[in-house]
Amino acid sequence: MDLSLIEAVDSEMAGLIRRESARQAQTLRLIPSENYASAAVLAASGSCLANKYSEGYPGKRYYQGQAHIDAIERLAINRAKALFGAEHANVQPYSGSPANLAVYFALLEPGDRILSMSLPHGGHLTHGWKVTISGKYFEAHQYGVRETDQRLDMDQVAAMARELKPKLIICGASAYPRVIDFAAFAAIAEEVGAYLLADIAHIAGLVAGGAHPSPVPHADVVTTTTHKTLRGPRGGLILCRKGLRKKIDRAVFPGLQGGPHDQTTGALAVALAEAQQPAFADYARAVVDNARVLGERLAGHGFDLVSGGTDNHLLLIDLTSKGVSGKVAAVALEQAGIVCNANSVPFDKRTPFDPSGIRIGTPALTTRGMGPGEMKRLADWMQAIVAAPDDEALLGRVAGEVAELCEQFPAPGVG
Ligand code: DSN
Repeated sequence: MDLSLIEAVDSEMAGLIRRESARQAQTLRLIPSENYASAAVLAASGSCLANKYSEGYPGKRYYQGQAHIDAIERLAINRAKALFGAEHANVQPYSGSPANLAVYFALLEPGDRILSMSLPHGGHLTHGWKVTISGKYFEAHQYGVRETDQRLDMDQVAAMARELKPKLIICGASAYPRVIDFAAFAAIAEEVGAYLLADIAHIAGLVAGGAHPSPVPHADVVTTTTHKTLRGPRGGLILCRKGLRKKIDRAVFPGLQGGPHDQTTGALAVALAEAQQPAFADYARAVVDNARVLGERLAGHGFDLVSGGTDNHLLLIDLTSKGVSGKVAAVALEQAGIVCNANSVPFDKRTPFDPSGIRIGTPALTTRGMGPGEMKRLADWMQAIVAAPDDEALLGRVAGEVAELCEQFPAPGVG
């Protein structure tokens, strides 16, 4: 990354970016919602497109000077529709949270009922959790996972839907390691006359690469962020049926947002072109394979995997049997160059600030080209660290080995 232009005007900021770039290059990124966008995506994100205002949609703008911006937004829309097989795409949401809010604004009235997955069971804040606008402005009811196998219980979803008659059912998660049965959700939504929203922020890249079934044929609306497994810029995307196009577009602009971030739209178009390449399907499959291998090795070390394993890019690990809290483990792992996040596990008895688990994922390591051999090494390091999180010598030794491994697998866009 060339920081000389920033260095010339703000050496303090250049130094901070340089250190963050080195941190991203020299550590193992296991946060499952993070990835490395390509240098091409980062270049478009930082381009002159950031200088333009373009409220409205292609062909219907409020300001002049849109010839190229219109072409850019149309390209992004058409690539998103083609990649996901969707009838309509809105590429303007600033990120996942505003994308979801736009869907609520399009389809609901204040006070309407939502049925969604509970946050402590793996759902997302913006799906009606009580501290968010989605929980305050709507009547949110939440389904969870079964205590016995920690998997979604579609009988519970159906029973709650029949009793509550929600206007909107949301499926999708941020800490659920199993395949989501979108067809089953759609059947329930149809039976009770609800809209179905599938939030695929975590798995969008897997869906695009064919490594997870697609919700597009089943859901009325699909939302996603664009920077997780999809490996694009920091942004949001809404896909919907043709019949909802006007409602969704009006909800995004002028309903919720001002001018779209054209630099993000441009970078998204680049990322979608990358995702259309056969190599991206290989990447999506490798993400899932790596997560499975990592999980199997961790299970061999006695780690308790929520739901017993994974079908996707992430693993949720309950550390209760290891006698270490999620926060203690996450801090020790970071000292050893392994960066993940502490996470609640279903039916957690600890607090969200210091929960019982950690959440790890393979999207970023797979982007670096790491494979099963590296996953096994990683599991072995994790085992040693969780067994002795206070052993400073061990943490230092592993940090050195991690740095050596990272050098062998350069990460795009950083270093
Ligand atoms: N913060 C994201 C995640 O880590 O899952 C979700 O918004």
